[in-house]
Amino acid sequence: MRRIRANAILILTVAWILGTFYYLWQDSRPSSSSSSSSGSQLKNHGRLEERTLPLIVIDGYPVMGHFDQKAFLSSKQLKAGEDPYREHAFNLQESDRLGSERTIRDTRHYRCSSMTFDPDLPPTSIIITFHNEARSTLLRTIKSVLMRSPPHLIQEIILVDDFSSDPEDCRLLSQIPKVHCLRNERREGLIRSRVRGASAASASILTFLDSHCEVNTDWLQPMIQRVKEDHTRVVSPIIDVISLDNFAYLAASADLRGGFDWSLHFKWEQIPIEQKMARNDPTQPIRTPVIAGGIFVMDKGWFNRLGQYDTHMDIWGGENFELSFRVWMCGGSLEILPCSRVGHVFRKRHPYDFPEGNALTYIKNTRRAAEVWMDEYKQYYYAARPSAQGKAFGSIADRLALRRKLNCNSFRWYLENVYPELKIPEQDAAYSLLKQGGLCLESHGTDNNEFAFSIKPSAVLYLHYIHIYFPQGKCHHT
Ligand code: LR7
Ligand code: MN
Repeated sequence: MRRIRANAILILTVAWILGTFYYLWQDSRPSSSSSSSSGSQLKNHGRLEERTLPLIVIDGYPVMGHFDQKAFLSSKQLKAGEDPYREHAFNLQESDRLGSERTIRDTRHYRCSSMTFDPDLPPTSIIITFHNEARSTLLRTIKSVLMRSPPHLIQEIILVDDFSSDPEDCRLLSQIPKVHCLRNERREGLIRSRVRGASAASASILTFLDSHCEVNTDWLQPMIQRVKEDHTRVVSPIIDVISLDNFAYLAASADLRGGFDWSLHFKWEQIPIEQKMARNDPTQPIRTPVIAGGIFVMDKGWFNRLGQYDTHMDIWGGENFELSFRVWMCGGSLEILPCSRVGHVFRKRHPYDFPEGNALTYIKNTRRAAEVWMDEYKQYYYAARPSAQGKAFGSIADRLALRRKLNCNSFRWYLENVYPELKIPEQDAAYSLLKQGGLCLESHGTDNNEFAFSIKPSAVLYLHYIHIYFPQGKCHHT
């Protein structure tokens, strides 16, 4: 009797151990269940060995074609003793160590997985512009798109190489099926580069991505669905955080939207409490006054009709305000879709140079946005950023004509209907003192100083995650 009991316990223990192993093995398989992936056999503690491809087959489609990813990555590795942060402002060693793909956690709310989409969603052209991006982050961006999107929804991936030092980065990647490479003959900045990519796109829907992203499970369908239903919607995912130090993939809060202050400094902010209370379905879109700018889906016809981008903006910055004001004021809307998640490496500084200087470029771009779209409210922009006055910003005649042609609403309408939380500052000196005394990552009153710009707006979310807490409301001007 005792023997039988001992045997039963032994059998149960073995079964339990085997069950646990099976569960762990299942859990670490690539998340895309539709991929009959030969790559999944190569898994080793969350990493995939690099092999000469074809590595992955999705629905019979060889993702990598003749592209030799091992050679692509290994020919440009960090040299011994080199600072891994120097060239890209993130830890290149960690990124290279991850290789070309990895499994990431599905960070969506569990109710997202039961959402359904139209069977006839239209395909999209993905546009990725880059200037001297690291090979491993760029390749992971592309492969994550190919692995985690239904293949029929990806018409093509258009890389716009913004005059990077090594033209081979882009050229070699165009050996991957569906990937095309356009190279600028001189540095244009991300705004003109995106317009070039969008003009070359053959699909009716455009999807913009930064060059150091990893898209997550079923990221694309919710966005295409919303744009298909109403072509005037411009939609963004929740942007998860990829740590610039160890490349851990961290879920971002689902309660944030895009906001800004009068100096046209982007920030993530809590959804207003009334809206939060009214949300009983966590899969519902979140209306947002502005988008972060890098990751969004937009109908191509609508993008063109609304005037693409202001191509007199240079290098980086400000175009997200210009696009956001334009979309809202000229008959469209902006949303963040919580069931779409894309990871992005948030950095604390720009790893590349600005030919006209960082501060002057940001001022030129935001001044153009303020002058064209903010009407009499631009005075608050100048009050918050006094050094912008008198700085060159070129002619805005074309953009003013566009605004007239589109018969757009006023900035006052935008404030009343889209962003009532942005309070009008009181007209006294206390306003500027209050702001400068606040613990904000902003550059009020000091923006003629390059140093004030060395912390990028997008770093705020990153800092949020490393638990440096910026008290809510400190930067508000009520
Ligand atoms: O001269 C350049 N040419 C380029 O092609 C400079 C940059 N780029 C590329 C660059 O390689 C990258 O792919 O443009 C992209 C954005 O540049 P980043 O990644 O250095 O800057 P960022 O992450 O701070 O960019 C955010 O703000 C920008 C303002 O102009 C753009 O709107 C970016 O698209 C935007 N990124 C995101 O919204 C991702 C989420 C981060 C936040 C907030
Ligand atoms: Mn970026």
